[in-house]
Amino acid sequence: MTTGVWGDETFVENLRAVGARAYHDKHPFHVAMNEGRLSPEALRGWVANRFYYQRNIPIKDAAILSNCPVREVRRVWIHRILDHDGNSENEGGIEAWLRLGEACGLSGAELIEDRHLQPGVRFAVDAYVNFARTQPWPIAIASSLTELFAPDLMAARLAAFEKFYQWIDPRGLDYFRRRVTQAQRDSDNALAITLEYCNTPELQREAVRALEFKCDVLWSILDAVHHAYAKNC
Ligand code: AHQ
Repeated sequence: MTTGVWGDETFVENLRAVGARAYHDKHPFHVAMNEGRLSPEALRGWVANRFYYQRNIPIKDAAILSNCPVREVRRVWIHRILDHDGNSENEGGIEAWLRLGEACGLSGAELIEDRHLQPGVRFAVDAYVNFARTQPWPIAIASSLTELFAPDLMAARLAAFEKFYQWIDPRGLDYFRRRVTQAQRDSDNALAITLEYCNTPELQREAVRALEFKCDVLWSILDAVHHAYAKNC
């Protein structure tokens, strides 16, 4: 046992402490959303801007794959690209998000052409893709561990949409229904890889910093959306 390496339990505790402090479930925009206080304009603004995040997730994950020489890790990670881009059997998350847009009254063209994209959202998402391209692949994988905290948020969001936003066609909510289980599977996989490959004191501390960075990415996205569409919420 070399000095300074955290055991798995301590490592996971340190990762989870980041989410407890900084995950975007606590952002005022999400609090307003889950309390039913968002206007249709604010929800449409959020859906349109989050599309830019969703369409960049497979690009981010492909960047990680291109940096990763370990076949066993690539075999696990490649599913994330198909989850979003889809294939002949499965529409994928990007298609499902376009259906969410339609259900809110946004055309596919508005989302695909980034007509509502806020500068701060573009900046935060591009920073995340660049992080995945330039960081060591285990650190880029660790940054996805915000998904440790996503299943509870997805469930709360689904309940809020069904209760407060009935003007949205419920078929548009398929994306969130799928994410509850996909985020659980994703974070289980990402955590196992992080525990195995972030195996020095420096890599463990970089993994915690990567999660802090990713929490800032998600928080900044909501800051930009909040400022543009829901200043008084
Ligand atoms: O819909 C989300 C998604 O596909 C992903 C991929 C993952 C990653 O690789 O960083 N993170 C993520 C997240 C999604 N939804 C967010 C939300 O609040 O709807 C949460 C976000 C995450 O927790 O990282």
